[in-house]
Amino acid sequence: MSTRQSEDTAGLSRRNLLVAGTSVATATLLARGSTAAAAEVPGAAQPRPYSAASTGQSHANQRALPPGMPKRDYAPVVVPNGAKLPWKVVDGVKVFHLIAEEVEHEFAPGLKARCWGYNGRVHGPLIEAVEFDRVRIYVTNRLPAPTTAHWHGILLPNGMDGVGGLNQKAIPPGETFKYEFTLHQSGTGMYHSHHDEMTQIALGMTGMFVIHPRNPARRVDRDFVLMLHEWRIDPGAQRPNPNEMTEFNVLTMNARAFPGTEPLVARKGDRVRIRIGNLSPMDHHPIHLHGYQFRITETDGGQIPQAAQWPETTVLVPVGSTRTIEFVADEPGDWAMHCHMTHHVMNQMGHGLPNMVGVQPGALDTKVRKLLPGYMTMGQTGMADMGEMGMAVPKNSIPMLGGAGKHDYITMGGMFTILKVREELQSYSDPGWYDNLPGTLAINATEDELRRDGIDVKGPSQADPGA
Ligand SMILES: [Cu+2]
Repeated sequence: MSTRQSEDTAGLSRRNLLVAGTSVATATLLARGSTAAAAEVPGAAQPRPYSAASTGQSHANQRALPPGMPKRDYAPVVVPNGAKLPWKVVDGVKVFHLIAEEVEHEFAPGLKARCWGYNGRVHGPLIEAVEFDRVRIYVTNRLPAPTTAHWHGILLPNGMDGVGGLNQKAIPPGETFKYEFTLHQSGTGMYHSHHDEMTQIALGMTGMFVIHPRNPARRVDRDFVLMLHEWRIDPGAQRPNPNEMTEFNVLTMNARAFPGTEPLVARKGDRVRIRIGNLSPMDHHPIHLHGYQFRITETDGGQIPQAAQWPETTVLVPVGSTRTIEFVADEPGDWAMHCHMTHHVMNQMGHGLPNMVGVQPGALDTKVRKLLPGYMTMGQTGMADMGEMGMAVPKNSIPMLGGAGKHDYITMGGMFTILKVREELQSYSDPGWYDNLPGTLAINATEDELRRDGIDVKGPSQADPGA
């Protein structure tokens, strides 16, 4: 097989015959799929395997395999700053229990708010399962409002899709609904409330849903999951404001803003996968990884055929989507990974300030100090000093910028984390800062070097015409 896509399709058809024992028509269809052009979009040229149209049933085929088990059938994913939803097996079915409830959540040291989430967490714990698992998910509503659970990107019978009013009655406060379906796909999906979406998603009612393939074509060494989100939390406020439409001031990965984000740790040579979901209310996030080129290998619509994967350094994760990237961690170091929208790597206090760049305060400070002792005009050279100076901020708020780094203050906050790749690791816990090898760190140029290379630091700056 030349591509993962065709391997997966072939795997499905084999299993379909073994497991589901469905009609000859299905087998023929799947056999056709396995020989069809690798770049064919699943579901476009033909019905999806196990769908009602492919099986001739009235809804997606619900037959399952015995539950897939961690280590034996899959390598569990890693959720920085996050958690997973526990499960147990009852009569061959994986049983989960989600509890929608109010949660006190810390976004970064210094900032907490009352959010809505699941099982004591924001976002909800990740659901991890295996292709052909049968899952039963109880959803208990401990919120003061009705809610539902929608399984984003998952192929299932219509009545399990969780859109309030359309697919089901919303779950009233105090009640528990049961969702049950068979997973006939692998990849990265999500879950979220689909009732009063503007309020409930803005308050945090989202989570990730990872389905491992039953027989993976390839394994990776590190498999990370990140969920992106954005919030409006006014300094000092107790709750995010769900009515905000444009001015988000807390930007998060797995509901944490830098410096609250845990690093992603890998050993040199590890094959690394990062699955990124975005259920922000309004914004797409271009996530940029330093030091690497990666391939975008899947969306929440499924695996991308190898021939169609293109190299990137930034992956745009639109609202309501997941994107998965893969690469080999071949270069040690502390590599930044962040949203490239500059206002998304700022923290709470950094937005909506007057533009003071280039202002010469002159005697202004002395005059104002007569009225406001300690007054100092700030921002004339930008924002970079403001986090580092430890500028006083209101109670329960985080300053505009990031945190201390190895060499200096890191002037980014928000949707920012660090990929830490090391030659030697005892474990995958945070190894601390990277020690740059001699001769591989940008430092002051010496007089000798400047003289040798004919660099006149006081001379006029130069630029040749572009033609
Ligand atoms: Cu962003």
